[in-house]
Amino acid sequence: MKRTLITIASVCATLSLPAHAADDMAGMNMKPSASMAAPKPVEAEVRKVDMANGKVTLKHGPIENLGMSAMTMSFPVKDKASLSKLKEGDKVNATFDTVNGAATVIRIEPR
Ligand SMILES: [Cu+2]
Repeated sequence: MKRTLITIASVCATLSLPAHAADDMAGMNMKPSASMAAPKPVEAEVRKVDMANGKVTLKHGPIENLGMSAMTMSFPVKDKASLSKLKEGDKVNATFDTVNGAATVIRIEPR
């Protein structure tokens, strides 16, 4: 048990060092949150398009950079015009980031 904990602790320390260095480097930009990883496209399926409110409901896979597991939920979309190209049932690649404290779709395209 003790040995397992030590192993995990050392792995965490190894993994977190580069991440912390990256956070320090990013300290100068206006990013509102310290992401755990760089945003990257996540497979998702469109469940609902809400043009009026600039939101889309997605059934999405795990979002690593937000620490979010797979689920279906609604997101604000940064580029509201991109919603006009989407419809229910579309399979998409969506990229997410935290914008003004909210998980937001920053990029969405057909898959
Ligand atoms: Cu979610």
